[in-house]
Amino acid sequence: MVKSNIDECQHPNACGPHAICQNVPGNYTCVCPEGFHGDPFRGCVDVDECQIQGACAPGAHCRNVVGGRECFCPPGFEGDPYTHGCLDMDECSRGQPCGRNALCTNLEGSFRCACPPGFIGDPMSECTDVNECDKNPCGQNASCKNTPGSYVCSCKEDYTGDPYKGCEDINECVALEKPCGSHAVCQNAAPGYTCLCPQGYQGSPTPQVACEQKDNVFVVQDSNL
Ligand SMILES: [Ca+2]
Ligand SMILES: [Ca+2]
Ligand SMILES: [Ca+2]
Repeated sequence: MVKSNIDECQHPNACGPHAICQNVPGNYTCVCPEGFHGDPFRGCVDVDECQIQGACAPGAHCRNVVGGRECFCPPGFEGDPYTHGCLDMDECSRGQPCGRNALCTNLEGSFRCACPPGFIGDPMSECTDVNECDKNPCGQNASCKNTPGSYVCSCKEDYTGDPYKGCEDINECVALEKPCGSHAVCQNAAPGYTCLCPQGYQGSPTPQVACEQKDNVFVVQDSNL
């Protein structure tokens, strides 16, 4: 009598769901494959590997799937989620994640964009310079010049002082040495100054250079006309 070896594994219900059927001489056996546990004859059940500590590398997230698990780095992190783990991604060091003129700050798991001081707008698209001069931020008698991120005040010509608080007229008659040359009288003005020749004197060639005594003969002739 020849006992033939029947392959019980040909029978579709020889093992439970997910189990592997192994034919052996005169018999067969069922085993649960890796990633499954339970009774292989009744059915293997997926192991939730995510419940096991260290299923994924540090910083990685775990997702249970039938027969295994998937590890992945959460948004803002990068690395190998299965071996070395996930580390913060420095978004600021690659490309330009922020808008024009914006400042990028790397954060753990993310990054931040901000407009620098003196700029306004949406840091994700574009920061534009504030024209501070529109609000007349300078002191009296000072002029304002807008600059990227700031502004500059300067005293108008012939004025002196702190242009951010206010500028005063320079009294050239005191500040300068002999601004009106010889014989002339200096008269301060705001701005500037004038030089006047005293009575009986005339500018030679202008009062700023010198005043000379008038020719008396010429004056007599003039009045005789
Ligand atoms: Ca699983
Ligand atoms: Ca980051
Ligand atoms: Ca500005």
